[in-house]
Amino acid sequence: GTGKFFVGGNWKCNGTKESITKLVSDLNGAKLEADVDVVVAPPFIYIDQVKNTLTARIEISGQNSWVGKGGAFTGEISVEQLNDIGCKWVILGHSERRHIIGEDDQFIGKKAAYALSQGLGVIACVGEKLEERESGKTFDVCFQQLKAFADAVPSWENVVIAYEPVWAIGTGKVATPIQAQEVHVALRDWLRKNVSAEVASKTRIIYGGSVNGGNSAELAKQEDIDGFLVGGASLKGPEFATIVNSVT
Ligand code: G2H
Repeated sequence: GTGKFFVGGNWKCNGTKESITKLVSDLNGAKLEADVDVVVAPPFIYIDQVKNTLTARIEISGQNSWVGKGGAFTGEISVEQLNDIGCKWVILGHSERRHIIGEDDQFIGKKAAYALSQGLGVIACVGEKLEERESGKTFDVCFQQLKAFADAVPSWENVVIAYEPVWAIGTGKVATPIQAQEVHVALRDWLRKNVSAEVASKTRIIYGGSVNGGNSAELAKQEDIDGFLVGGASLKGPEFATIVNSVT
Protein backbone atom coordinates (compact mmCIF):
# COMPACT_ATOMS: atom_id res chain seq x y z
CA GLY A 1 0.00 0.00 0.00
CA THR A 2 0.80 3.68 -0.25
CA GLY A 3 1.32 5.85 2.84
CA LYS A 4 -0.60 5.33 6.02
CA PHE A 5 -3.76 3.20 5.89
CA PHE A 6 -6.82 5.49 5.96
CA VAL A 7 -10.28 4.46 7.15
CA GLY A 8 -13.22 6.84 7.03
CA GLY A 9 -16.66 6.25 8.47
CA ASN A 10 -19.34 8.02 6.47
CA TRP A 11 -22.40 8.15 8.70
CA LYS A 12 -24.49 9.72 5.92
CA CYS A 13 -27.92 10.97 7.03
CA ASN A 14 -28.19 8.61 10.01
CA GLY A 15 -28.33 8.91 13.76
CA THR A 16 -29.90 10.68 16.68
CA LYS A 17 -28.31 12.34 19.72
CA GLU A 18 -28.89 9.07 21.53
CA SER A 19 -27.53 6.65 18.91
CA ILE A 20 -24.51 8.90 18.32
CA THR A 21 -23.76 9.01 22.05
CA LYS A 22 -23.62 5.21 21.99
CA LEU A 23 -21.52 5.07 18.81
CA VAL A 24 -19.01 7.58 20.19
CA SER A 25 -18.73 5.66 23.43
CA ASP A 26 -18.11 2.40 21.51
CA LEU A 27 -15.45 4.11 19.38
CA ASN A 28 -13.79 5.61 22.46
CA GLY A 29 -13.58 2.16 23.98
CA ALA A 30 -12.31 0.41 20.85
CA LYS A 31 -8.72 -0.64 20.37
CA LEU A 32 -7.50 0.90 17.11
CA GLU A 33 -4.22 -0.01 15.39
CA ALA A 34 -1.80 2.89 15.81
CA ASP A 35 -0.68 3.00 12.21
CA VAL A 36 -4.03 3.98 10.68
CA ASP A 37 -5.60 7.38 10.03
CA VAL A 38 -9.16 7.14 11.33
CA VAL A 39 -11.83 9.68 10.42
CA VAL A 40 -15.60 9.84 10.93
CA ALA A 41 -18.09 12.02 9.07
CA PRO A 42 -21.22 12.67 11.16
CA PRO A 43 -24.21 14.65 9.87
CA PHE A 44 -23.45 18.37 10.25
CA ILE A 45 -25.79 18.95 13.17
CA TYR A 46 -24.04 16.31 15.29
CA ILE A 47 -20.46 17.33 14.54
CA ASP A 48 -20.22 19.49 17.66
CA GLN A 49 -21.54 16.69 19.88
CA VAL A 50 -19.04 14.26 18.35
CA LYS A 51 -16.15 16.71 18.52
CA ASN A 52 -16.84 17.30 22.22
CA THR A 53 -17.07 13.64 23.17
CA LEU A 54 -14.99 11.58 20.73
CA THR A 55 -11.35 10.69 21.40
CA ALA A 56 -8.93 13.02 19.60
CA ARG A 57 -7.41 9.84 18.10
CA ILE A 58 -10.21 10.00 15.52
CA GLU A 59 -10.49 12.99 13.21
CA ILE A 60 -13.75 14.47 11.99
CA SER A 61 -14.92 15.12 8.45
CA GLY A 62 -17.83 16.97 6.90
CA GLN A 63 -19.93 15.06 4.36
CA ASN A 64 -20.09 18.05 2.02
CA SER A 65 -19.18 21.74 1.93
CA TRP A 66 -20.20 24.90 0.12
CA VAL A 67 -18.22 25.73 -3.01
CA GLY A 68 -16.85 29.08 -1.79
CA LYS A 69 -16.81 31.43 1.15
CA GLY A 70 -19.93 31.27 3.31
CA GLY A 71 -22.64 33.91 3.09
CA ALA A 72 -26.17 34.08 1.67
CA PHE A 73 -26.47 30.39 0.71
CA THR A 74 -29.52 29.01 2.47
CA GLY A 75 -29.10 25.49 3.78
CA GLU A 76 -25.39 25.25 3.05
CA ILE A 77 -22.43 24.72 5.41
CA SER A 78 -19.17 26.51 4.62
CA VAL A 79 -15.59 25.28 4.74
CA GLU A 80 -14.91 28.09 7.23
CA GLN A 81 -17.58 26.63 9.52
CA LEU A 82 -16.18 23.10 9.20
CA ASN A 83 -12.77 24.46 10.18
CA ASP A 84 -14.28 26.44 13.04
CA ILE A 85 -16.00 23.37 14.51
CA GLY A 86 -12.81 21.29 14.33
CA CYS A 87 -13.14 19.25 11.13
CA LYS A 88 -9.97 18.19 9.35
CA TRP A 89 -11.61 16.69 6.25
CA VAL A 90 -14.54 16.90 3.90
CA ILE A 91 -16.00 14.19 1.63
CA LEU A 92 -16.61 15.58 -1.88
CA GLY A 93 -18.10 14.00 -4.98
CA HIS A 94 -19.81 11.18 -3.16
CA SER A 95 -22.05 9.30 -5.59
CA GLU A 96 -25.14 10.16 -3.57
CA ARG A 97 -24.39 13.85 -4.15
CA ARG A 98 -23.52 13.29 -7.80
CA HIS A 99 -26.49 11.13 -8.71
CA ILE A 100 -29.25 12.00 -6.23
CA ILE A 101 -28.52 15.69 -5.68
CA GLY A 102 -27.10 16.29 -9.17
CA GLU A 103 -23.67 17.78 -8.45
CA ASP A 104 -21.44 17.78 -11.52
CA ASP A 105 -17.70 17.31 -12.02
CA GLN A 106 -16.92 21.01 -12.31
CA PHE A 107 -18.87 22.01 -9.21
CA ILE A 108 -17.20 19.22 -7.23
CA GLY A 109 -13.76 20.24 -8.50
CA LYS A 110 -14.38 23.82 -7.39
CA LYS A 111 -15.47 22.62 -3.96
CA ALA A 112 -12.29 20.58 -3.63
CA ALA A 113 -10.10 23.53 -4.60
CA TYR A 114 -11.84 25.81 -2.14
CA ALA A 115 -11.68 23.32 0.75
CA LEU A 116 -7.96 22.72 0.15
CA SER A 117 -7.30 26.47 -0.05
CA GLN A 118 -8.72 26.77 3.48
CA GLY A 119 -6.62 23.92 4.86
CA LEU A 120 -9.27 21.19 4.88
CA GLY A 121 -8.31 17.72 3.61
CA VAL A 122 -10.47 16.32 0.82
CA ILE A 123 -11.78 12.77 0.44
CA ALA A 124 -12.38 12.89 -3.31
CA CYS A 125 -14.86 10.25 -4.49
CA VAL A 126 -15.10 8.69 -7.94
CA GLY A 127 -16.94 5.64 -9.25
CA GLU A 128 -18.95 4.17 -12.09
CA LYS A 129 -22.60 3.10 -12.22
CA LEU A 130 -23.62 -0.47 -13.01
CA GLU A 131 -24.61 0.26 -16.62
CA GLU A 132 -21.29 2.03 -17.14
CA ARG A 133 -19.39 -0.99 -15.86
CA GLU A 134 -21.47 -3.32 -17.99
CA SER A 135 -20.81 -1.29 -21.11
CA GLY A 136 -17.06 -1.25 -20.46
CA LYS A 137 -16.87 2.41 -19.44
CA THR A 138 -15.55 1.97 -15.89
CA PHE A 139 -12.13 3.49 -16.53
CA ASP A 140 -13.46 6.31 -18.75
CA VAL A 141 -15.96 7.39 -16.10
CA CYS A 142 -13.47 7.21 -13.23
CA PHE A 143 -10.78 9.03 -15.22
CA GLN A 144 -13.19 11.80 -16.18
CA GLN A 145 -14.18 12.31 -12.55
CA LEU A 146 -10.55 12.20 -11.45
CA LYS A 147 -9.57 14.68 -14.17
CA ALA A 148 -12.14 17.16 -12.87
CA PHE A 149 -10.41 17.04 -9.48
CA ALA A 150 -6.96 17.21 -11.12
CA ASP A 151 -7.94 20.24 -13.20
CA ALA A 152 -9.14 22.08 -10.10
CA VAL A 153 -6.74 21.28 -7.26
CA PRO A 154 -3.38 23.01 -6.90
CA SER A 155 -1.87 20.18 -4.85
CA TRP A 156 -2.63 16.56 -3.94
CA GLU A 157 -0.89 16.68 -0.59
CA ASN A 158 -4.12 16.83 1.39
CA VAL A 159 -6.25 14.63 -0.86
CA VAL A 160 -7.33 11.01 -0.43
CA ILE A 161 -9.08 9.42 -3.42
CA ALA A 162 -12.03 7.14 -2.69
CA TYR A 163 -13.02 4.66 -5.39
CA GLU A 164 -16.66 3.80 -4.79
CA PRO A 165 -18.41 1.83 -7.54
CA VAL A 166 -22.02 3.01 -7.41
CA TRP A 167 -23.37 -0.52 -7.81
CA ALA A 168 -21.60 -1.53 -4.59
CA ILE A 169 -22.83 1.34 -2.44
CA GLY A 170 -25.27 0.36 0.26
CA THR A 171 -26.27 -2.68 -1.80
CA GLY A 172 -24.34 -5.35 0.08
CA LYS A 173 -22.65 -6.13 -3.27
CA VAL A 174 -19.00 -5.46 -2.53
CA ALA A 175 -16.47 -5.29 -5.38
CA THR A 176 -14.17 -8.29 -5.36
CA PRO A 177 -10.60 -7.54 -4.26
CA ILE A 178 -9.54 -8.11 -7.88
CA GLN A 179 -12.16 -5.70 -9.27
CA ALA A 180 -11.22 -3.00 -6.77
CA GLN A 181 -7.47 -3.49 -7.24
CA GLU A 182 -7.86 -3.23 -11.02
CA VAL A 183 -9.48 0.21 -10.79
CA HIS A 184 -7.09 1.42 -8.08
CA VAL A 185 -4.13 0.55 -10.30
CA ALA A 186 -5.74 2.33 -13.23
CA LEU A 187 -6.36 5.45 -11.14
CA ARG A 188 -2.78 5.45 -9.92
CA ASP A 189 -1.59 5.02 -13.47
CA TRP A 190 -3.74 7.93 -14.59
CA LEU A 191 -2.14 10.10 -11.89
CA ARG A 192 1.32 9.03 -13.01
CA LYS A 193 0.62 9.96 -16.63
CA ASN A 194 -1.39 13.11 -16.02
CA VAL A 195 -0.14 14.59 -12.75
CA SER A 196 3.22 13.21 -11.63
CA ALA A 197 5.00 10.06 -10.55
CA GLU A 198 5.31 11.51 -7.07
CA VAL A 199 1.59 12.20 -6.69
CA ALA A 200 0.83 8.73 -8.08
CA SER A 201 3.05 7.05 -5.53
CA LYS A 202 2.05 9.18 -2.55
CA THR A 203 -1.72 9.64 -2.91
CA ARG A 204 -3.79 7.16 -0.99
CA ILE A 205 -6.59 5.45 -2.90
CA ILE A 206 -9.21 3.95 -0.62
CA TYR A 207 -12.13 1.68 -1.52
CA GLY A 208 -15.79 2.22 -0.59
CA GLY A 209 -18.94 0.24 -1.23
CA SER A 210 -20.40 -2.32 1.19
CA VAL A 211 -17.16 -2.73 3.13
CA ASN A 212 -17.80 -4.62 6.35
CA GLY A 213 -16.01 -6.48 9.11
CA GLY A 214 -16.15 -9.69 7.08
CA ASN A 215 -14.68 -8.50 3.77
CA SER A 216 -12.23 -5.75 4.74
CA ALA A 217 -9.22 -7.97 5.47
CA GLU A 218 -9.23 -9.55 1.99
CA LEU A 219 -9.62 -6.16 0.32
CA ALA A 220 -6.85 -4.66 2.48
CA LYS A 221 -4.38 -7.22 1.16
CA GLN A 222 -4.50 -5.69 -2.30
CA GLU A 223 -1.39 -3.71 -3.10
CA ASP A 224 -3.21 -0.54 -4.21
CA ILE A 225 -6.00 -0.44 -1.63
CA ASP A 226 -4.79 2.07 0.95
CA GLY A 227 -7.85 2.07 3.17
CA PHE A 228 -11.64 2.29 3.11
CA LEU A 229 -14.59 4.61 3.12
CA VAL A 230 -17.27 2.82 5.07
CA GLY A 231 -20.97 3.67 5.20
CA GLY A 232 -23.41 1.27 6.85
CA ALA A 233 -20.80 -0.68 8.80
CA SER A 234 -19.36 2.53 10.29
CA LEU A 235 -22.55 2.95 12.33
CA LYS A 236 -21.49 0.03 14.51
CA GLY A 237 -18.46 0.87 16.65
CA PRO A 238 -17.00 -2.64 17.10
CA GLU A 239 -17.40 -3.51 13.40
CA PHE A 240 -15.84 -0.21 12.34
CA ALA A 241 -12.88 -0.97 14.66
CA THR A 242 -12.51 -4.38 12.99
CA ILE A 243 -12.30 -2.65 9.61
CA VAL A 244 -9.74 -0.13 10.90
CA ASN A 245 -7.67 -3.00 12.24
CA SER A 246 -7.76 -4.96 8.97
CA VAL A 247 -4.63 -3.08 7.87
CA THR A 248 -1.97 -5.55 6.77
C1 G2H B 1 -20.23 4.03 0.02
C2 G2H B 1 -20.08 3.67 1.42
C3 G2H B 1 -19.55 4.85 2.22
P1 G2H B 1 -21.67 1.69 2.21
O1 G2H B 1 -21.11 5.15 -0.12
O2 G2H B 1 -19.21 6.00 1.53
O3 G2H B 1 -21.33 3.27 1.92
O4 G2H B 1 -20.48 1.16 2.94
O5 G2H B 1 -22.93 1.70 3.05
O6 G2H B 1 -21.85 1.03 0.88
